[in-house]
Amino acid sequence: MKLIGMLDSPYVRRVAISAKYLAIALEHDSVSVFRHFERFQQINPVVKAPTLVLDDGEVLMDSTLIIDYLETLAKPANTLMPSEAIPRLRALRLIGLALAASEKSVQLYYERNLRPEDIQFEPWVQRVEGQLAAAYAELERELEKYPLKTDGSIDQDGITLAVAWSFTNLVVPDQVDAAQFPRIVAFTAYAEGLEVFVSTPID
Ligand SMILES: N[C@@H](CCC(=O)N[C@@H](CS)C(=O)NCC(=O)O)C(=O)O
Repeated sequence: MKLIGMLDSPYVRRVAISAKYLAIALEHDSVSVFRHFERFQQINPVVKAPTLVLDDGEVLMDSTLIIDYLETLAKPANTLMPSEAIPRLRALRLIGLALAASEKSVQLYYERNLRPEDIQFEPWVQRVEGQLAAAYAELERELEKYPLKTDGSIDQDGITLAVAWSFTNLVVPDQVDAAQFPRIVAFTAYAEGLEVFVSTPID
């Protein structure tokens, strides 16, 4: 199977990292949704990263749905999600917040880099900035209540959180003050030090 998309996308990176933990081999093709739009279009006419091309040519998109499929292939030997209701709920809540943080970072990045400055819409920017700050504030509170394990292992909630924080710091670093999020900073430093993260760097 082939994973299409750049690792500077938090969505592509969470799929690439998850696949490694799930022991599913993916060929990776770093196609950009912007710089290689036409090439991407030939693979997936909707041009969404990540795209997964299956061996029979079937095309899947959306990181969560791709990971769902990879989980299905990997079970029962491997999984990154707890199966019991309460820990699963905790994981789903963290993943939802981290995906929202990624999405809001992407929106701010697109607003700043794709939309001409004279037609940028300040009320929209402020709304998105507030949503991004709220997502990280909620995540910090969650980590205070329920610390993630740092014993050398990691699950989907930790992967998605660390990838989101690294991405936000890459594309809109002015939006996050590390001092306000000590638990997220410490957890991301732990995750980014894991071999699978190191071998799946932002490109
Ligand atoms: N919910 C999607 C979001 C994917 C997404 O928005 N990817 C961006 C790259 S970071 C993209 O495809 N941008 C091109 C576009 O939306 O036109 C997921 O989890 O995969």
